[in-house]
Amino acid sequence: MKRMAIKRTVFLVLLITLLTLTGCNRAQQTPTPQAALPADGGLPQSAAAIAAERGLTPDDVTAALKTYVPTGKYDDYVMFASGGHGGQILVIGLPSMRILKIIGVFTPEPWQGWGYGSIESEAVLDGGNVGPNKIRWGDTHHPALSETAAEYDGNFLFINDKANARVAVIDLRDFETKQIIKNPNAINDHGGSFVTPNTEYVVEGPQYAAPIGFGYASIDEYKDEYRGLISFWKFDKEKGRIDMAASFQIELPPYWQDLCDAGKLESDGWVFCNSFNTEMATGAGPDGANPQFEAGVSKNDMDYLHIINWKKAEEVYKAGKFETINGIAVIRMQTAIDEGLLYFAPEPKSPHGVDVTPRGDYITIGGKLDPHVSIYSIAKIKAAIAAGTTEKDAYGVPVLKFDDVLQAQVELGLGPLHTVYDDQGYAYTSLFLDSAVARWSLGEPYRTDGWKLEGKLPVHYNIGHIASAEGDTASPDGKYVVALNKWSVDRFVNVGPLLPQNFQLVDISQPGDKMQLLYDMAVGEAEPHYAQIIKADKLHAWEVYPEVGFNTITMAKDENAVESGQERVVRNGNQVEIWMTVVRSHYTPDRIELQKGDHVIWHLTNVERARDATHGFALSGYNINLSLEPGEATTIEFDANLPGTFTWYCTEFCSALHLEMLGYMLIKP
Ligand code: CUK
Ligand code: CUA
Repeated sequence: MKRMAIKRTVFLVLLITLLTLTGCNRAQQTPTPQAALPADGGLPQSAAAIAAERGLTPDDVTAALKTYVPTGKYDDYVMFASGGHGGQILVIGLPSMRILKIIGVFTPEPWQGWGYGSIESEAVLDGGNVGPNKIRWGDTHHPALSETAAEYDGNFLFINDKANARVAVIDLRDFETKQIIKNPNAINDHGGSFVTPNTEYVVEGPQYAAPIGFGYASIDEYKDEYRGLISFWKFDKEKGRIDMAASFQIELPPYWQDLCDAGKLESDGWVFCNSFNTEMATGAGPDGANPQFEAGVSKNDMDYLHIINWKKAEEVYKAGKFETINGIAVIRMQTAIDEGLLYFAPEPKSPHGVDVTPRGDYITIGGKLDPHVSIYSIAKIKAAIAAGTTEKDAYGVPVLKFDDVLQAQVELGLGPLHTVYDDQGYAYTSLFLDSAVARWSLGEPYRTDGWKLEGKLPVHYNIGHIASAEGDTASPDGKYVVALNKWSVDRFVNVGPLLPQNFQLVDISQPGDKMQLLYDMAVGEAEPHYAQIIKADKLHAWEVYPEVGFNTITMAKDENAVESGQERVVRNGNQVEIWMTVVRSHYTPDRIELQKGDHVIWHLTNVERARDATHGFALSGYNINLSLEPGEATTIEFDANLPGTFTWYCTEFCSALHLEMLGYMLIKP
């Protein structure tokens, strides 16, 4: 009797294992496919009844239809949004506005096992440490997709950390962070990340001036000791890494450089950065003798648009005309002036956004305290540089005349910040104070009726950045813009005093003043800044890692990858090394016996090949949590400093016997 029962249990376990391994548990009854509706309408009567019952307007209904993506169908676009001071990147499908993934970047992220013990992720995060301080968060601002010939190529993604002057590299084969670099000469940044048109460089512009290398200098010596600094991080596409040894920086005056954008096509070879605090204000100070920063940095009517010739700077760097500071080549400001790398043009008033048009012919500047956007012409800039200028700033940087380089100004409303473009020759500027998106037309060669406001769409509320489909490329798609609003106020159910942000999807496919608000997406995760939107079919992510035992940092087979049957535990003095396999629904071995004080090196390999067969590894008491995706190998290392009875278990519901997927770690006192 007892034997029969055991036999039956064994049979059942085998059956369940077989079913889960072959994916049979997913086979469901397929519903009879329904025919799509005819183009001339013919909506089912029930649809009208539902709309009436829910009090939906005709606009609501079209908005719902435009954003609905049925099960089994995919979104057309993928938006990579900064996760703000959450230190992450949000991956969002458009038009559904569904969150597809949250990528751990500067901040540990337990779902992906990012920064919870795997030596690979810890090493990447440690790359961003500042001196003796472990930094485990970041303030992400501007994601930048890698480009080939000024088009997104879908290979890599970069993002900066404003709080600590760092840049991260994400590989879009597996949507994981591969590298974090700490800028050794700056302590905060802002005008990054942006890429040059072939991802030759990842650009990281500065923000609040500090001495180069952020050593101490009295703020009384601000004008002499404090500096701005723009970095050109060389990107090695083969290795998928920033090569700091082939990178350079350019010293700038201690104005607070803000956003930057790289030129393309007609302006290829140039980078443009806004600045504020050309007043060089240093705050009220302890005795309150001077204006506070807010007022002190907003006195001037004009600040300086920085116009930087990076191709020439690259030549100057290759010619060795730099100083090495903290291991990085720095082109000194005087060299930059002498070699013609740096020019200024006046820009009104408290500028913020700087955005190059698709053909690279114009640069749009938004001034927070000016109701206009100012549009500069690269042809005029080049002509003005060629003609020469006698005007100079306090540091000797040549200043081009405003009227010589300005193409047009368009009055839009209050608080223009950032501008994006579409395929119809329209530009879209976020109006922070108006809480609106302004659509305006570009002039020749985009439109014959250009340089005028077309219409405004209210958004909710206090819009910061705006993103458009394929917006930073030479050929934007039009179709959608997304308003990244800072305040949501009354748009969602109250969840307490800390409110979500509001991403609003807007249909821009109709001309003139017709823009339709389609969708409100609450973002309950810090304050995103910029986002980029790529056509989904440009992404070619892996479904599973290409081979079993894959190391996600070296992107090759790990030397400690474990094959089934090769599992083992080797003790050498007080060092214990474990080679473990992970598969539905067990760990081999499933019991580890240690002594207090042992040093443990534990290699784990998920030997699965089935899509989505991810296993977790949650080890109690030791702050360790892993995500082992199909094929992935990883290693953890720790000291068994706390004796006792511990368990590890799988955190992904991977099979019918998922709860049985566990092991014991026994540590003798
Ligand atoms: S900044 Cu946030 S709204 Cu960092 Cu690009 Cu303008
Ligand atoms: Cu593996 Cu649950």
